[in-house]
Amino acid sequence: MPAHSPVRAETDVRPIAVITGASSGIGAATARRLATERFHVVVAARRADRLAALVQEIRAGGGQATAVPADVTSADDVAALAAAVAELDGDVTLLVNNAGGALGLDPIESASVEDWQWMYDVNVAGTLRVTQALLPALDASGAGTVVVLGSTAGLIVYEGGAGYAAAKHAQAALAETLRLELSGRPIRVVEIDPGMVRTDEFSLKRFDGDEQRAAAVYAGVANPLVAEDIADCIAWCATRPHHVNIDRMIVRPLAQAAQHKVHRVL
Ligand code: 8X3
Repeated sequence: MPAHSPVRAETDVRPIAVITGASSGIGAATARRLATERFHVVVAARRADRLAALVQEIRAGGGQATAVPADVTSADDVAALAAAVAELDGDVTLLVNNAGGALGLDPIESASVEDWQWMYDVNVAGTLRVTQALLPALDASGAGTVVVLGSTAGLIVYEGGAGYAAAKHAQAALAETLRLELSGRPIRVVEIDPGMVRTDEFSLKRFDGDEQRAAAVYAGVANPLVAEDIADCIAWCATRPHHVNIDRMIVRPLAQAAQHKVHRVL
């Protein structure tokens, strides 16, 4: 080998970051970003085909990535996720609880109980299941971080949003309580609360595939946040020196001064 050839380490053991809901939107953008920050990213979501494509893309760019198809509402899937992570080389230093979502924008008077139950299960119990499953590994790393992807709906309510806001308020309660309970142990708890983020799926899912209603959410808004903006916030929080705990980060686009104060040019 010529003297000037780059020498690749025999083993390149990187810290492991587990990202849920990683098949699209904020989760996928976060995986891409964290891979550039030298994390081995474990991407978890239900859609195996999308995860496989993401892993291929990250590896092609020189990153380390592993796909583990998993539904955070399934205890068995979450146990299998933790077992798959335990097989990998490297310390598990970061968990990004990103899986979540909203269903419907109906007033309480006519809201679907099933929609509320789904939102609680995926946003709150999903975060609980995955966090419980990975806490031992995060603890053992000696420098763990749990990120909880909340929402500005976890700080305030709005008409039609009670089911989603209730779930996001509950996630905030989980994050805050976890930080108290982990006091003295080497695990940070970071809550990130985005406002208006335009992703391919969030509003489409909320409105059951109704493209017009989904597009109306962002109508006339100059620059809603995009998934990469939130990935940037997550990466920044996760790469601070470990004694620096960003408790809560509230992030809105410039055009959204407050939940109900959105500047639109129509
Ligand atoms: C998304 C923010 O305003 O749709 O988490 O509730 S909002």
